[in-house]
Amino acid sequence: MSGITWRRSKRRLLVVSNRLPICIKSDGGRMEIQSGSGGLVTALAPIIRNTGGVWIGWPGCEVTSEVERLISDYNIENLFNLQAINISTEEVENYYRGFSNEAIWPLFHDLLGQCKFEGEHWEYYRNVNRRFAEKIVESAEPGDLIWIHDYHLILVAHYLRQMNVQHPLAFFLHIPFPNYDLLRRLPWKDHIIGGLLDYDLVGFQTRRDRRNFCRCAKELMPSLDIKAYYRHSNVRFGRREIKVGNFPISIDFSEFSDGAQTEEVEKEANYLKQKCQSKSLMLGVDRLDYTKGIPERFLAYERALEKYPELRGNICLLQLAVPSRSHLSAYQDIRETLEWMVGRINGRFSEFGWQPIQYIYRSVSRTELLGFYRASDIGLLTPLRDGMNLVAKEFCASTVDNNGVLILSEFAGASEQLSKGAIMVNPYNREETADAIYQAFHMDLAERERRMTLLRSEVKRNDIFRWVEWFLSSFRESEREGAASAIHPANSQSVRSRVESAVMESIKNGGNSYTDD
Ligand code: GDG
Repeated sequence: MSGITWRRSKRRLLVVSNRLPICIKSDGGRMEIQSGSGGLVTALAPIIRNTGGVWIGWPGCEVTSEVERLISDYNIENLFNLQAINISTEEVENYYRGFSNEAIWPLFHDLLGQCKFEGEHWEYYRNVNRRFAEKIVESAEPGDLIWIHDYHLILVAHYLRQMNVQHPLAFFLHIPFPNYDLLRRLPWKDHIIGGLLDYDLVGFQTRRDRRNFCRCAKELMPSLDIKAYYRHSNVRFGRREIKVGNFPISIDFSEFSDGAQTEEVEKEANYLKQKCQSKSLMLGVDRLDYTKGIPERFLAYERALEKYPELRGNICLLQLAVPSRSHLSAYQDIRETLEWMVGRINGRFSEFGWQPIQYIYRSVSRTELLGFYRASDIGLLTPLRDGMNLVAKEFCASTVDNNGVLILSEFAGASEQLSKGAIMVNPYNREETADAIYQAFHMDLAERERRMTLLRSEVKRNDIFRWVEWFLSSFRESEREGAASAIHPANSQSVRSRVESAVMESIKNGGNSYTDD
């Protein structure tokens, strides 16, 4: 198994994310903890363990004394140090569901029509970010590297600097970053940009996201000095230097590749193939989210069935939609739309013994998921916008016989790395996606193998362990460079107020232009 050795530094790593990498379940009144299973956890856990580090986050439920005891037992058993922060029901409603998921999430995915900008949500967002900062101050020790994750916690560095925290601070955004024309609609855009400039290292998924951020920052603060290099940009801000990079996140390749070859998974895959009763199985796996382009995918598939009658009876789309954010009305609406569409398309094309779409609305076990990947001939992943889309990488890693085709949206972050082996589509282009389905269905074995070999070697080379190592070495580099030049903003005028004065100046001067890369 691959893994990271933390040879170059024994400094503690303090990771902060909205959710802790655990799930607390209540089974008949008895509570139990399950470990999170993503690649990020697999890669970070050994570093946190080996350096005596900490992971701070919300456990997904109220932090009662029972929950605290459970987490403490879990830490002892797993030689881990998870620290829970409590988020009240009101805060969940306003900071998490409200600002994070009804303002930032849609805006950063270019879906302005879904955005709700509410002053009250914003106030809760600020407050919860400040509370995370306070919790970090309680836990941090001198010399810790502090790494904050994702869009829920953009302002944490701002509050840490206000509290005079001098630690090196890094941030990684898992979702896309929008261009300025979109960001400027957000009433609190200068806080968001100023908040990000309070970190020493800011990481994005793609070059495009990095460029969007740099352009937004320059629009708001024309006096910023930004130098763009192939791998990163340096933003000089007064006497500080902020490193901005693109770090496409990945998966534990071996876990999927090895897992897909176990007897259990092969059995599962064979069972599925038998049940599916068509020549070709096409797979979509997504959280049920309007950014994932599932309705557009269904319409493109319908068009393919209409345009290419030979597909009927010979292809089946297996769509796994994992329940997500079901408290929000936009998510309830999309669920209804999908159920209605499945009924309509199946009603229109089904024949005795064959139905075009198998729709599953629930989460599945890792073994089942691997079975889905292994049994599928085509992966159809067509988000309207996606930070990365790990499912695309997992599908490739699990296609161990190289006999599979990936159809991928050009708006998934993964497209920067996978475009050479995948059939690329614009998910808004129904005709093009329908043709891609037809092309994938007819692709000969040699071409499938050629493409899948390329894809698998890309995912294998750039796995999650390499990603973490790369991010952390950039972090240490940014710290060295920063130390050579910086006084922290905590000691000078705060970044936020400097952003505000720069914005005023920019408005007076009628804006500016900037080219990066
Ligand atoms: C965000 C960004 C970015 C899904 N269903 C089941 C299941 N999954 C696992 C998949 C995959 C993960 O969930 C989904 O990851 P994605 O990357 O596709 O999407 P988001 O959840 O939107 O993640 C995204 C990511 O953060 C990382 O930075 O790539 O762009 O939006 O790992 O395997 N796992 C199991 N059962 C399921 O039913 N076991």
